[in-house]
Amino acid sequence: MRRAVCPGSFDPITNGHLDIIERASKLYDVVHVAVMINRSKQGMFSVEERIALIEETTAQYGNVVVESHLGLLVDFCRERDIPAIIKGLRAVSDFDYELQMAQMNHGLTGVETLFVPTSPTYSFLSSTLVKEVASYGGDVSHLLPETAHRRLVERIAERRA
Ligand code: COD
Repeated sequence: MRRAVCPGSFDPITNGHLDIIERASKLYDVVHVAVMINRSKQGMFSVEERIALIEETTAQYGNVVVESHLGLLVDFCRERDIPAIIKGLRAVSDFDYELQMAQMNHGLTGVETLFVPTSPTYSFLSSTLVKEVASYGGDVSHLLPETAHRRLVERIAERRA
């Protein structure tokens, strides 16, 4: 079984994430989506909510497993015998930090990181920007899976109430 992991915060999943997961699912037998828990960062969605949104959106691919992990990504990979991390690259600005993480992870356990160039349609897209634009009433419906967009609009309204 050829396995790979797509790690991230996914707060919430965007069409940019989905594009990378879909492309990875065509290259590997099993793709693990790892929702990495960052205790110092308060997300808009709980880890359970993020997982549910990703599961719903990726069910169509048939070979995607969604899990959370607290700790190092290399340990997530080691525990599941995953030799490859798949990352999307949006722009040169992503590259510096992604390269550092890739080299650190490789140095720790030998796990490889493979970079997939983002689709031009999503090169500007991040969860952070989507949340900011939506919080000021901007239309981001074309940038997120339908359920994720609905939940985002609901969450912003709940926070205002
Ligand atoms: N187009 C293409 N790819 C995209 C897009 C887009 N528009 N948006 C996001 N992506 C891809 C990128 O590959 C990105 O890395 C990934 O999706 C996840 O994005 P986010 O924003 O959800 O998540 P990040 O960037 O906050 O995730 C960082 C990690 C959680 C992966 C990282 O901090 C980590 O591995 N943490 C675990 C602790 C650890 O091991 N630390 C040591 C690292 S050396």
